[in-house]
Order: sequence, then structure tokens, then C-alpha cells
Amino acid sequence: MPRVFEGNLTPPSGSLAIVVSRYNESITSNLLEGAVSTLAEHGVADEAIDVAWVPGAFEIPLAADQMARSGRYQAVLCLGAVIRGETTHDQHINRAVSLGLTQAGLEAGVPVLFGILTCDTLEQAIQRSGGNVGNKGRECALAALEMISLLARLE
Ligand code: INI
Repeated sequence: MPRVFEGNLTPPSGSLAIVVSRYNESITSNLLEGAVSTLAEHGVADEAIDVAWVPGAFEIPLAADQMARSGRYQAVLCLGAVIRGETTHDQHINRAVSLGLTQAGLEAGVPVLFGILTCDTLEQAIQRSGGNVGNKGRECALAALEMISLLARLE
């Protein structure tokens, strides 16, 4: 039998960081609510969560990188909503954010979770921030707990 490593959803011993963008705040505030309430359901106290607000999704990687490097957090959850407009602006933001978050996580050795909605329409974003298609913030919180626990087992 191979040796299998898998994480679970046990509450972490340390703190978690959340970086959330203010752009499309009606959506991102629901993502934040989804993340915090899911963490609470799994035994993470409010006092163990620090939240940093940034202006837009493009600013998320810098704040996430700094928080991940600080050594104070076991994971950094990144929440935002990029909605396609009439230009290619969204594509530039999405590319920069996904690369930036990947890099921040790998360099710090800390899970940096991608909870950024990348939608064609506001309606799609509404459905994915607590509507019929779930809540990306909740998904992100569960992924954070699983990765923290997996990394502890892989050490
Ligand atoms: N930021 C978002 O978070 N979502 C968007 O949909 C968006 N659009 O479409 O422009 C957006 N733009 C702002 C961007 O993230 C930066 O804050 C801005 O360019 C300053 O660097």
C-alpha cells in the first residue's frame, strides 16, 4: 500500500490572514462573510483572523505576499471579484493576480488561497458569492484548513 497524505478540517493552532479587495464590495463583502463564517464553523475564533482590505484585486498579491512572509499566519486567504468590462482590463488583472498569488505562496511556503471570482457578468458573481453556485469565500476557507493540515503532515 502506498503511504497517503491528506489534510483535514481540524482548526489550526495559529492565526489566518484574509486579504479582501474593496472593488465590487457588494460581492467581496459576501465572500468575506462566507470565509469567516466557515472558519468559525470549523472552530477558528475571530481573534485568530486578521483581515486586510485593499483597493482592488490588483493590489491583493502585494498584501498577501507581505502577510505570508511575516511568519504570523498559517494561511492567507485572498478574496476579490473581477468582472469583465468592455476592455481587456480584467484579463491583465486576472493574470497578474493568479501569478502573484502563486508566487507569494511558493516563496513563503504558506498556503495562499485564490478566492478571486473572475466573472463575465455581475450576475455570475452574485451567484458565486452566496447565491445558487455557492460562495467562493467558503470554498477558500475549507481549502485553507485542508492545506494547513496537509502541510503539517508533510513536514
Ligand atoms: N478591480 C477589481 O477588484 N475588480 C474589477 O472588476 C476591476 N475592474 O474591472 O477594473 C478592478 N480594477 C481595479 C484594479 O484592481 C486596481 O485596483 C487599479 O487598477 C489600481 O491599481
